[in-house]
Amino acid sequence: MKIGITCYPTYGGSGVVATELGKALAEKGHEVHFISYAFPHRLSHYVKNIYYHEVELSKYPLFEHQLYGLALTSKMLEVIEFENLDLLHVHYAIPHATSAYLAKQIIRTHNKDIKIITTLHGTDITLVGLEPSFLPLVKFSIEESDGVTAVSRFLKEQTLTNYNIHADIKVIHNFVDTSLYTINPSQKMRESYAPNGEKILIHTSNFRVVKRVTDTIRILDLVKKEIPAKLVLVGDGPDRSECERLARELDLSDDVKFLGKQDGLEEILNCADLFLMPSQSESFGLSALEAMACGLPVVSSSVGGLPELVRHNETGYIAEFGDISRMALYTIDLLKNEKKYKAFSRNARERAVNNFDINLIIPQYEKYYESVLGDLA
Ligand code: GMT
Repeated sequence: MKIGITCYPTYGGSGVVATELGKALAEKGHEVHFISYAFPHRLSHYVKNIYYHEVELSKYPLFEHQLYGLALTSKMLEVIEFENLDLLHVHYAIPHATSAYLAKQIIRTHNKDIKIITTLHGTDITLVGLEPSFLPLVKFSIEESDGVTAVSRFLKEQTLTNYNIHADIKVIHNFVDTSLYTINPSQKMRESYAPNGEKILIHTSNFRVVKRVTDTIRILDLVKKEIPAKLVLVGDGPDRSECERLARELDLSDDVKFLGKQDGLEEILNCADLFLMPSQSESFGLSALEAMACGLPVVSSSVGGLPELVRHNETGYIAEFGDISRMALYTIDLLKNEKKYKAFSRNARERAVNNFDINLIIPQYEKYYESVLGDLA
């Protein structure tokens, strides 16, 4: 199959899912063409069958605001036509699904057809897409897609309800390569963050306000009253300065390590004991899944698709978002009770392997592609 994939190429779960999907499809012999404004960061090395097409942005002085959606449509058109794509799979509805719709209409005038699949990831539906100026466009672009997938049952329900959409949405959960994200503790790295044997909490995200990263620092503050602990924060984004300020205010500067954006997450996760995800909005929680694959129990909020991933009292704990005291209590309970911790760690790994491994999820996408392409006849 010849598949075009459009995604946000930098840090963020939707780009990770799209890139790992493309890599896996290419390894299975499909020809994959990434179309985006930058090289997807998870495409770190050459992979056979993968091609990259960069969207060119015109610098014409009249265009005070860059016309990304239109430039993307033009590049999609070019790739569909000259690479003879069978389908275009766009990740994150805004503006990708709309650009794809437009490309499809134009290519029809060249007597060609292309199938469009849109994967909904999260805030394209729960936040940005709901803005009055975007809502009709998002609804239209979803309804006009030939296939629509959502990364959780929660997100599917939100889409159907909030947009009053009449579309068949297939749920395909996020996935992880559990042979790469595995249990492989690194004592040396661990000691660099926790030289006196402290427990290590970890959180990775793009530090947007919805992630409530400041809660992780407040949780550490409470946990430290009971057990020696450190917090490792990976990633960067709008809330990072506020987090650094809070760590100083709570006199935790020596206990919170801000690593910024990092590659090789599997190694960093392996130096920690427990993953925190206190989000206010989370359609699935890919970074929590990656942590679970490394055997880390997760203490999270109960929002969105998180209960589809985290099993309360089995692979971790869930609490109301904003309930920092309860999350701290759960964290202390797990870290103080070695037998329980080991069982939760094992359960977390098993849940990732048995339900969300890459080898289970990629065939679901392939099957879905075939069913959508079957409608061509
Ligand atoms: O919707 C977003 O906030 C962006 C997106 C991203 O690019 O990071 O994140 C979403 O997609 C991930 C991959 O499908 C999900 O695991 C995340 O839960 C989801 N984020 C939110 O819903 C906040």
